[in-house]
Amino acid sequence: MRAPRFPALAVLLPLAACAGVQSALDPAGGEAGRIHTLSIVLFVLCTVIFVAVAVLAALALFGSDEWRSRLASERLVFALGVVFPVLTLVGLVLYGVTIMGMAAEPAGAGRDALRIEVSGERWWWRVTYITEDGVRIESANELRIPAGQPVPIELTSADVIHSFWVPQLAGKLDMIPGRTNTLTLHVREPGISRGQCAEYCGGPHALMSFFVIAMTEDDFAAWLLKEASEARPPAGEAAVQGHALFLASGCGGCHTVRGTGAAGVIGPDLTHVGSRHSLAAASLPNDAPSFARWIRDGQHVKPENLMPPYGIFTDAELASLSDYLDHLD
Ligand code: HEC
Ligand SMILES: [Cu+2]
Repeated sequence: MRAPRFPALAVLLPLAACAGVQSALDPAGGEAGRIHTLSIVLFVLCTVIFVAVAVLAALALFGSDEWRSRLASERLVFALGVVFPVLTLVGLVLYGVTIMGMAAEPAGAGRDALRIEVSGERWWWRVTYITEDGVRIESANELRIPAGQPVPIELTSADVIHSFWVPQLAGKLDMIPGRTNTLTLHVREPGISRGQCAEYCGGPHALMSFFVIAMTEDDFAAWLLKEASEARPPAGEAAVQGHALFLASGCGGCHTVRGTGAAGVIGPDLTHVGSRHSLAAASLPNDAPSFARWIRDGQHVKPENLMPPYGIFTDAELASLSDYLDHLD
């Protein structure tokens, strides 16, 4: 391989990955901001100490006799070898504990109004919004929250241990069957972040991602109202056909589309699937061709996922099914 002509460029290039929807180096608020500050402090301090140690080591090896005897003094060895590390490490621990302990803001009024549960499933995310009146509104593979306020998320798992990680928003938290862990997300501004399962859970674990969409409070309220509604009835010939195919092909055994006979609970709720940001836990974009691809080639897109592949449909049938699903917004 030829040596890169612009070594600086080669070094800088990876830094381009520091920004973006799934970067802990580009925090969008709350806990991730504190983790970021702590990392920078640790990194700068360690760099300073590393350089100092390297300089002292060079002096001890190559310095004048005067420097070498100075460095060999017992007092200096005690000061730099015992006192200094103890003080810095204790200081850093106290700082780290304090900054990470600056808990999410105290529970405010209205915090109990809406509860949000996220359950890890192999290999997708079941997201349930529970209103004040106990009405459960189910969605999947996408978490919508109001920006500008702390939002507690109750995490659990339906099968194995998963881990909920949105690097831009907070640290990782395990999702454990039979247990609920609560993570508070506090996004400053409306925007999109990407999350990823961070605990190997078998098969297509790496394709178990999701998006967190922070919205203004009004937008969120309007969205939730719509999310609570039943699916829009199929409009147009293709969608009507797609709807009939959906019901006749057993899709409803695993999927719910509220307002139709489909009431399965094994797979993601599809009532408003067309309005989501992605398909199959951020494995595919959300558009009609992707629906067709998922139904026919899901096992290629996401090997070993728990939805059986459907090779039975003709292209025309696939197109009408996709049209139907795409319009479930
Ligand atoms: C045996 C249960 C089962 C059946 C039957 C089934 N699915 Fe699925 N489906 C799943 C599971 C499980 C997933 C989640 C896969 C993943 O992402 O790992 C899924 C995912 C999907 C998704 C993506 C949902 C999302 O949130 O992004 C769509 C769309 C879908 N299925 C459509 C269909 C259609 C159409 C049919 C009928 C032709 C069907 N499914 C039949 C279990 C099933
Ligand atoms: Cu996983």
